[in-house]
Amino acid sequence: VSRHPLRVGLVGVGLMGGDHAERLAQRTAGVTLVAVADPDVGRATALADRLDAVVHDDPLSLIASPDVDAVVIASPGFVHEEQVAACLQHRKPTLCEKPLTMDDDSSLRLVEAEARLGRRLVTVGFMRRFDPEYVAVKEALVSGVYGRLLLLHHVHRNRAVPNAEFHSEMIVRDSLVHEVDASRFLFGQEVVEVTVLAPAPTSHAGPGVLDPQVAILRMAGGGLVTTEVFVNSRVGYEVRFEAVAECGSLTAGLASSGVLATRATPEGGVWGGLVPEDYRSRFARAYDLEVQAWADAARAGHAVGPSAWDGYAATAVSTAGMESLRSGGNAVAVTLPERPRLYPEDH
Ligand code: ISE
Repeated sequence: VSRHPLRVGLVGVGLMGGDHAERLAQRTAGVTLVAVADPDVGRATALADRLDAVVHDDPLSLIASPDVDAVVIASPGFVHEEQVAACLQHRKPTLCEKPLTMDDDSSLRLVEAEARLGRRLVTVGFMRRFDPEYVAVKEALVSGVYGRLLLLHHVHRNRAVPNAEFHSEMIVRDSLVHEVDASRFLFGQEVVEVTVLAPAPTSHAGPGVLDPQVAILRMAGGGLVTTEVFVNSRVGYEVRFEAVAECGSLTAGLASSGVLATRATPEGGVWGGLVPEDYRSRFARAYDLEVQAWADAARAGHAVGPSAWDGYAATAVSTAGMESLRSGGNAVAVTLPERPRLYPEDH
């Protein structure tokens, strides 16, 4: 491990990038946040001044800078391909927020570029793989005590959507993609078929937006996954799942705030936990563990966590899922090319 702190540059200082900035500057050991870049230069400058970093107008100049050892990418998905490709070109370890890119062709180009280098540099920010409950379920399944995994049932709810431009396919590409990755992780298998169904939408969805949606994934070993994604639930951030195996089931994500509150209402006393506002609080610990593990690995010269292949496989399933949604609910097969040797089958 290098004796020097890892000098990290951050691309994108929106909601997620702003959260990562605090994490990198204050809660990650062995790291110095040295540079930020964002099209909103005012926002980037305010953050950089406060955290003692420099601002780059151009994300590619941040990535190329000799003062930056490693890069966190929290920009919108449509610029990821160019930015991750630049990180590969400059041989810089990268933690790229999900989705890896917007479609499977561009994700596969990144896989091929990294495979050509023969060295893993990219980690995709599927933070649930670092969430202690997801990890505990994975370990329990691997232990064999529960027998073979048969089914997963996921629930994924957001209180409301971020803006008026929100459209139905974003539910598949930006939200369901987490369950795609979590299912690949928990089963240790690829997804071979996806179906996305839309019931009559909630009146809280925008005009024409199909919300909620129900996705069915068929896994390579024959297992099935159901997922409800509902992004205008009006309640808060609810992410939970039940894994059903041959000799028992495991449930994660119940009352994840851990706080049990009682409250007086005109109808009488109510009790229960508090629902987290969004992913930043619900998965704060997972993000901390993810960024720390990524930084430790980068300093030691290797890579951990979801790989470019995992990012590609998830994007391929999302692309097929969007096709299924457009078709009105046809099952769409997912066929992946041969997995390069750089990515062993141990996810
Ligand atoms: C957002 O981009 C995320 O990654 C959140 O975890 C997810 O719940 C949300 O639906 C996405 O838009």
